[in-house]
Amino acid sequence: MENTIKKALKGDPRAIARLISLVESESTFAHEIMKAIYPHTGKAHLVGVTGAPGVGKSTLVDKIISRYKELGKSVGIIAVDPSSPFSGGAILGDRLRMQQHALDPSVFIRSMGTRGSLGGLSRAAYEAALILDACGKDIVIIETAGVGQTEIDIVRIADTVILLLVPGMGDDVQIMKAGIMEIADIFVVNKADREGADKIVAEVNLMLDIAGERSWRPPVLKAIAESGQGVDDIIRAVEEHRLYLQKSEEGKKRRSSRIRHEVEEILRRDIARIVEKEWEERSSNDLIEALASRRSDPYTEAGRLLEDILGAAENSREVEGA
Ligand SMILES: Nc1nc2c(ncn2[C@@H]2O[C@H](COP(=O)(O)OP(=O)(O)OP(=O)(O)O)[C@@H](O)[C@H]2O)c(=O)[nH]1
Ligand SMILES: [Mg+2]
Repeated sequence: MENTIKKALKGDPRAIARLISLVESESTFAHEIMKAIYPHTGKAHLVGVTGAPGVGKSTLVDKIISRYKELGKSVGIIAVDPSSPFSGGAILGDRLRMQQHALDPSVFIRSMGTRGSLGGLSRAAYEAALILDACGKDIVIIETAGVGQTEIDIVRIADTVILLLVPGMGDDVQIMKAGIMEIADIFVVNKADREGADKIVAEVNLMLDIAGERSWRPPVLKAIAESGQGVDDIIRAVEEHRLYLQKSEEGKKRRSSRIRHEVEEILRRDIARIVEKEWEERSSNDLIEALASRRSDPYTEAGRLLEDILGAAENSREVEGA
């Protein structure tokens, strides 16, 4: 394992892929890997790209990769597809589309389908992003489709969030409701070759006016991902936002809230595992029968379980202290 970590930190794509797989599958090595990785993180800029299915995220990301390559930056991409029950269609398409970059060692592309819980998915994506960061990627892009809670969770782990909209979607209000508008740092109205792009730009700007003064006013850009038009402006906006985060109070706040969140998430996951294991061992047919016939109740049983877990923790601490 040590060897794989060493290789990955030097940028070896195979070693990086292996680490991500191990962490994603919650292998017993996961903690060891993340502990070794963590001190090397904090250098990459994490960019979340989100928006409804089909708005052109992958097409845009593909163009962004090309541009970053020209600029001499190494890029890692994590494509998350929480909506699809199979890690099928769209992601395969993305793979093909981005294949022109696949042989380039400075670009690392990774797809993640639905495995485990939704919370687990954003966790896995974040850990993959940390690995890519530690292994020397300058930019890590996380692409995720949809406008639900999972996407919001996933983009929360990003430094800069790009939200794609397209003309004629007709459900602008829906998106605003979903709460994703508030977390966008850059708006991109893609498919600007279609009618109605200016109208959406105006609508979003109006919405931002209403939202009032903020220290970062998200720019609203137009793009035609297919031809690459507007990509330079997007990259410039990402860089401006990066500098803004470096200097501003807001940037500091984001960093500390993320760190707080990280420890909490790890705790939650570890505690959930202990609870699952204990409950598995304890939930005998007799006990379930007792609950079903109302001889006991779930609150009492949960309370006992918790007491036992805490008692066991207390004991092991005393043993350690002795
Ligand atoms: N007209 C037009 N079509 C575009 C543009 N950008 C992307 N498309 C097309 O829109 C379709 C969807 O593009 P994708 O890049 O796969 O969109 P996506 O947001 O990644 O889709 P999911 O990953 O499935 O959510 C493709 O057929 C693209 O060729 C654009 O600027 N103009
Ligand atoms: Mg896509």
